[in-house]
Amino acid sequence: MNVTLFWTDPNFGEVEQRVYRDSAPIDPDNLPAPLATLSPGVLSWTDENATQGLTYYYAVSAVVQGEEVVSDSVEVLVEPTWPAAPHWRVNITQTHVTSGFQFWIAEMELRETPGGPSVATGGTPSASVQYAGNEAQYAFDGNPLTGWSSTSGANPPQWLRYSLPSAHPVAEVALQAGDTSARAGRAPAALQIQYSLDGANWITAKTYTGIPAWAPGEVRTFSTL
Ligand SMILES: [Ca+2]
Repeated sequence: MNVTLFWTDPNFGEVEQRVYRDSAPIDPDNLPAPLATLSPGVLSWTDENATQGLTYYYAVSAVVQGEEVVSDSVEVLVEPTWPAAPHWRVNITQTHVTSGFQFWIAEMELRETPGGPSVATGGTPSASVQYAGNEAQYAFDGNPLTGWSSTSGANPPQWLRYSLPSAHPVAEVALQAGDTSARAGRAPAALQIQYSLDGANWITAKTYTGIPAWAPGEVRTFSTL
């Protein structure tokens, strides 16, 4: 992610300028190593190594006759750019049980912002396999006592999908385990958050492995970045 800084330069006779970045306001009396050294008269610079979701403090200095004059710090929050698509799914590659009925998801939410409401409304749920009476739609009905279930003997990977009416950014996917210990045992131990623009070709946004066992009714979130 790029952050571009612009500044004005009231100094005369400078020999160089220095750009600083830190996770706290820059202390002119305790400067970190400069991120860049620039020629006199340069009035902008792009940081090409900023991480989405983090806050940085930047300062620029001018070196004049052996003295360094440091600007105030500016605070920059690097806003995340969440992936946007109409089709979203969790591709579950491992569950905590390994035979019989292996999959149960009580609720699945697609959240535009972390902790925000689900945008999975008005669209179409589906799944790679589903048990009669526990189809994909029951993971999107707002009821933690109902859920999507695979059929007995269906092995991983299996996916649970929601197709929105139009493309939407999604920051995180929330999953809720089943309401009983048996159903919670069928929650994911490893999964991929995937999205698709055409409903046929899937892009893996993020892979999660080693997911610990779930308590009945437990909700966990999985960021798309
Ligand atoms: Ca449900």
